[in-house]
Amino acid sequence: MAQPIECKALVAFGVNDLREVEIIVAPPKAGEVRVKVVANALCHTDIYTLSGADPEGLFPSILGHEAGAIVEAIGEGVTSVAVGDHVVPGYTPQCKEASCIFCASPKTNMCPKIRSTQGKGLMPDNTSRFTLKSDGSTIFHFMGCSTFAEYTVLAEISCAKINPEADLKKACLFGCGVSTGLGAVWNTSKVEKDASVAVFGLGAVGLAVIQGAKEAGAKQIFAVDINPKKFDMAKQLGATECINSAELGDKSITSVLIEKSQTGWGIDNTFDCTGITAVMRNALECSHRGWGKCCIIGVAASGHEISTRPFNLIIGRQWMGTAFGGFKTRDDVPKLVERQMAGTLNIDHFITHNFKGVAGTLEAIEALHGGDCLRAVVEY
Ligand code: NAD
Ligand code: AHE
Ligand code: ZN
Repeated sequence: MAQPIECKALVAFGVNDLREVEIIVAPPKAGEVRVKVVANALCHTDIYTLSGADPEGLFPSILGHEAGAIVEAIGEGVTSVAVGDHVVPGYTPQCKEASCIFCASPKTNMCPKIRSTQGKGLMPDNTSRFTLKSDGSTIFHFMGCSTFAEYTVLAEISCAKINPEADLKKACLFGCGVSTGLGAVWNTSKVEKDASVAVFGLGAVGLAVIQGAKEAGAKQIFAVDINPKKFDMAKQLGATECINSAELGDKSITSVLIEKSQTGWGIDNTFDCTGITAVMRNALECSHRGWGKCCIIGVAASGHEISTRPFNLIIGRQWMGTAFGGFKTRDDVPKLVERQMAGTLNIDHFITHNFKGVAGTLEAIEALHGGDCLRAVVEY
């Protein structure tokens, strides 16, 4: 019978108030798994929630959702993973129940099985597994993952079991940003050979879009950012042209992209990877007349809404969005890891910084704010 574990965690006590403290992690209940977190990468969404901009953000909580971990204990009824298995936690679960129309459909990964409790920062039975060692008070979970802790508890249906030979310091990247960018291209937008593509925002997500678009055979790939430090990597991954949208003078980014497009009528597939609603509008409005698809990946702050003239949709453009690139966590993450191991999907270039220990995540945050960090991987 598993016992409570005392360990270190980085707790978000309030807006931008992140501190390393001792916590107690309760044993997993039925249908749950307790894991030892081995490697953690920092995603922009963790910073977004820490900043107070997330309408679902709760404090105190343990953030983090891009990790590689090893199963330490399993709760009653857990059959798909065993102690010692290597897993990537997923914020989009996959219950695989016969009655789940979402899991049964190849069209989506949006399994809703535990979404309501996940959004309340709780495990599926409406309680938390985390308490603060100093006073026994409750700490909330985050995105069903909470990986900024040496140990965390996950729902079994959120665990992607991966090849135990995989390097968890790399596999963690498949927990969010890299998978999301690739999947947005391959699953959500289904970019075709010879297509034109425009990517707004060249963090790890946008660069993964470029990598995915190159693999899909896109002919024109425009990489747009306001930080020119991102352009070298964008070119290495397949961008055919980089544009600094802050330096266009009187011209708008939409008119520039439409002019440069191979048909003169816009870009076949556009992607917002910034979370800025004005950029999302631009991404839609430069997409191709008749068939352009604009995929929203970026997460916008509470209260921010998108708008455009309906005419911009009437003329055949589609506005769409993706969560985790449409990948089904338990089926697809292990396959991405296999591709990485086989050398057909290189992700090494995303790891720009490495840190150690739970407090290393504080250094990772500083690095992300520095503007030249894609993913900082912290080893626990
Ligand atoms: P990041 O902060 O590393 O990258 C964002 C990039 O956007 C930066 O390079 C920045 O310079 C650039 N940018 C800022 N303002 C811009 C502008 N006006 N025009 C063009 N570029 C601009 O973030 P990331 O980790 O790559 O994540 C990108 C977004 O995707 C975030 O909003 C994140 O929350 C979201 N996200 C969504 C999903 C999903 O499933 N939908 C998954 C992962 C991340
Ligand atoms: N709580 C936020 C939701 C933010 C959001 O859309 N999250 C993305 C993942 S970002 C990963 O870095 C997502 O997949 N959403 C689907 C879901 O079920 O949460 C808000 O704005 O309310
Ligand atoms: Zn993320």
